[in-house]
Amino acid sequence: MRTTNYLTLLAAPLALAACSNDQETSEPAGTMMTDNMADVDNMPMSDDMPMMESPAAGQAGSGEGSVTEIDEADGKITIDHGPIAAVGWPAMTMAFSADDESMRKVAVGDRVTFEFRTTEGGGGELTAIAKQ
Ligand SMILES: [Cu+2]
Repeated sequence: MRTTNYLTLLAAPLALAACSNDQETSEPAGTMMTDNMADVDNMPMSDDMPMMESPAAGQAGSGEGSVTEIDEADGKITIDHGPIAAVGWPAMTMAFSADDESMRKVAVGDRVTFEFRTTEGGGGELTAIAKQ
């Protein structure tokens, strides 16, 4: 039992690291994000996020959706958003980094439009948000 777990922990990151290097041009970004990003709340972000195929950090995009959660302590606004073609994202619910001003502008349940920059690991940082 102990040996099996140890090997699994070692092998998984190596396999993921190997396949993430040679697929950058073969598929539209986003096809591999769907499963991992669909349920942000249950996902161990520090383990899974860096392994995902994702657009390069710093890409700009905009979208619309509904605010499902605001975490003022962590500086995050979770948005159930539609597909965002500019960065190859399917529709999903995900937490965006947000500043204090952004968090004051919207409330849970609001329909919003927003702009963001992608961050490393497939996340996003809001640069603008407004209630629709
Ligand atoms: Cu998303």
